Amino acid sequence: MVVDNFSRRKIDIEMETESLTPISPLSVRIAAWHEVSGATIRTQFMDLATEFDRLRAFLAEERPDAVVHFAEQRSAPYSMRTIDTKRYTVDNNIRATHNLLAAISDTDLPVHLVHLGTMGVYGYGWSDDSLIPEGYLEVMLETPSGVVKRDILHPTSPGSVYHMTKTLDQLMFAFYAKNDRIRVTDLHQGIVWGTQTPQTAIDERLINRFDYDGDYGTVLNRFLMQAAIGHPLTVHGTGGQTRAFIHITDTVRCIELAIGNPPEAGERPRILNQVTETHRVRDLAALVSEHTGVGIQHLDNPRLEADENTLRVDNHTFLELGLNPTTLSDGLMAEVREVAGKYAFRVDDSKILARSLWRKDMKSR
Ligand code: USQ
Repeated sequence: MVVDNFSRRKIDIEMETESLTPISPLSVRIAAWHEVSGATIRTQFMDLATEFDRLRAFLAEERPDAVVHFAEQRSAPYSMRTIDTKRYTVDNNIRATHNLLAAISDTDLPVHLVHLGTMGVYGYGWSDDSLIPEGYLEVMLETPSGVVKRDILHPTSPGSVYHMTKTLDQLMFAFYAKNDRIRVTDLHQGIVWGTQTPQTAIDERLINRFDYDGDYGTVLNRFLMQAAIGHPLTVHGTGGQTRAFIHITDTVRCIELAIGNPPEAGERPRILNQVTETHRVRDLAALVSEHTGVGIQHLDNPRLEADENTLRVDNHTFLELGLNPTTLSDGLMAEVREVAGKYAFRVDDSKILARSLWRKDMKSR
């Protein structure tokens, strides 16, 4: 069952952008999946942030074992674009998450909530080699009776309004897991790259989005598209930003693994780092440039972020559960040829540069 309010499609209309890959209407995608798999996916048009009564009635009727919550505005640059997009991101994301938790609680159903969170909740200011744990940090506290150990949520340091909403989500999950015994898995995902999974590759009508514009396109996919059309690779600042990455096929596999391994009722939220490798932006640009001959352009960074950072991430849970990562070396060039190259004719050059400025003083530049 898919529940959707088509927010992402509406934002394309607002921004006058389109995915590099052609995205069929939902009914066409569902029909295509039925044709190739024999399975029927039902759909429900609903806005989680504003239709609480319908959401509660829907859960009571469907009695799902698990809900995978993707119903949040997911772009950091879009969330920083204007005062309206900041407010939309907070209103939509926070209300959608809370409505879902409240509806699960109110229906008393043993639903396992699997939420798409982000690595960005931890922040990217670090310049040491400490390992980012899976959500919880072990700290030692001095007390009158000696030193005690405590696990706390890792301190947050969001770099955008979007990332801030995901840090607030964490507190709602902690509360509802404790107070209402809701089972929650929060997936702290890195930057997704790639387009196809084995399922979407079966039929062109099933292809995933490939956003390349300055707001919704993520860095590696943008570089791949830029290489395909011969546009210099748009590195922000020094390119010393280190980020975590995961291929889209692994993302889907992780969600499957998370659903199959729920926490117990009464347990704290299970937080899993959904990442497979880390890379520096300038190293990615160099790699793509080396394979394609396209040049690199260092632009003034439109974002407020550390020029250089290190990142070491603990991702042992998914590896232990059986994730077999797709690495950049496995899939990178195939992706350039098969997707970015094939649909390069659909690129609108005017949408390539990032225009969302993080700081107020940048806006007068
Ligand atoms: N960057 C460039 N050039 C570009 C685009 C981006 O140098 O043309 C740089 C950015 O300045 C930033 C880094 O690449 O330092 C990553 O930017 P991004 O747009 O690929 O990723 P981000 O804005 O962090 O957000 C994306 C998704 C978000 C997800 C997040 C995971 O849009 O939904 O939560 O990745 S993470 O970054 O690990 O928090």
